[in-house]
Amino acid sequence: MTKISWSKLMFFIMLIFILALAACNGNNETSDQEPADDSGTTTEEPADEGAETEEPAEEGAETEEPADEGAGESAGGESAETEPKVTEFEPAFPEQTRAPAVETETELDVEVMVDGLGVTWGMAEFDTNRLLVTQRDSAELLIVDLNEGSVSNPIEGTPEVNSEDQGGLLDVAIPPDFDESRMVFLTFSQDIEGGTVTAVGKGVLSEDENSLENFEVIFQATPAYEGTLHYGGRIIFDDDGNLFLTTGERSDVESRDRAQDLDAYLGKVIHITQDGEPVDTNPFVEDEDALDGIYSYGHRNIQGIDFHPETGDLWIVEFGPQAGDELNIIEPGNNYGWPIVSYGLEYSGEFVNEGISEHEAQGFIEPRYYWDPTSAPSGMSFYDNDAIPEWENNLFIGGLAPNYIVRVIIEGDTIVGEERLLTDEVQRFRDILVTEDGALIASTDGGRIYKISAAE
Ligand SMILES: [Ca+2]
Repeated sequence: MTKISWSKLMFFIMLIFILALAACNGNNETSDQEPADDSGTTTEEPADEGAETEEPAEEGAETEEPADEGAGESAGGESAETEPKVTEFEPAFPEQTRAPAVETETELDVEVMVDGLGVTWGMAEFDTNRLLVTQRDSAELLIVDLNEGSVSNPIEGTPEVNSEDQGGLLDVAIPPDFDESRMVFLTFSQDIEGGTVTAVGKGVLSEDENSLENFEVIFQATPAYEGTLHYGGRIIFDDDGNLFLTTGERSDVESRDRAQDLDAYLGKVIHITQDGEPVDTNPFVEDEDALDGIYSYGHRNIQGIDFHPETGDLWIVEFGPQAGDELNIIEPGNNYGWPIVSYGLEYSGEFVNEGISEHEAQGFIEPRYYWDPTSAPSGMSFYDNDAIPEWENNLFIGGLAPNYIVRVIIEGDTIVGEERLLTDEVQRFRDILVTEDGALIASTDGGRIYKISAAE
């Protein structure tokens, strides 16, 4: 070896060393940002099982690269999920998890319309480009004007809430006849005798938009439980003007079995009128031992619900424990299996129940899709607009941790593609809404409201 080639070799070794060092620094910056942004929530919602947190245990350890060979593979090609599975469960059918990655081709504008709010749990467009939004912890109901990026003073007349942990003022929705009735529906965690419940109430938005008048509680998802986790709390109206309400099973091992009980409103989809009465076509109205408001059961904690714009199917998304978050199509009277079966594990790493993942073989309804590892799915909305044609009828779900918006492509009842959006924003995405104009609106626990639309 000559002197010249030896120094060339040394040069290349140094170059590789410097590049490797730079790459390491880059990775450190990325992974450092995530725990920092989540720290507020991590302290509020501790990570042990009793005080379940909606966060995967290995939150800070994310990297861009798959940890083992083939982790991102799926039946239909490269999966949107690049992290290794945390369980050894196999899907009941190939399309049930790790759908092939898809990518939006439309050039998008992403704008932060509002910043500096609290946990922005629910949103409803009550007037073109004007939203009613809830603040979970302060229990404030605000009006956000998307044209001006302005935020109103808190609306008077909202209910007292229990805002510990996951509780507070949760969802907001308006009925199909809002323009005449001006009725606004809210969900919240309420202190009653014996503990807390997920409650639904309604009030009339005054003409000056400063107050909710004659607010009254119309429904309480009893029994009360001494706990401040897993309230569920999403509401949506059907075409008849009746309400679907989602609940949780209150998290603890001692309360979670109530998801299977038809004499409790915990871990259910509930179907009620605007007066809080059970809808008379509900599946258990003839069953004397069952609560008449129950529509479906065996759920863990549902924070997303919407109707498919084309099929009319009612879809929900529910948190699993460690992995096993589920997308389900809700049919009346069906049992979705929690806590008997699950595609997830306890936070301790132990099996849930006996570690059986198959739903159908055990007499339960299979989720149409599940995530392993978790997507921590919260609010969701179908894109029922043609402003971005390639998004039409796609489902968008807020991911709390890891921090992204999930785009899901559905054919019939099968998930055929998945994309993760706004991964660089490092926000806990709490609720998703599609405006009349076809903008995708996403609220976050960090107090932001994003507007995502086709670039002009
Ligand atoms: Ca299930």
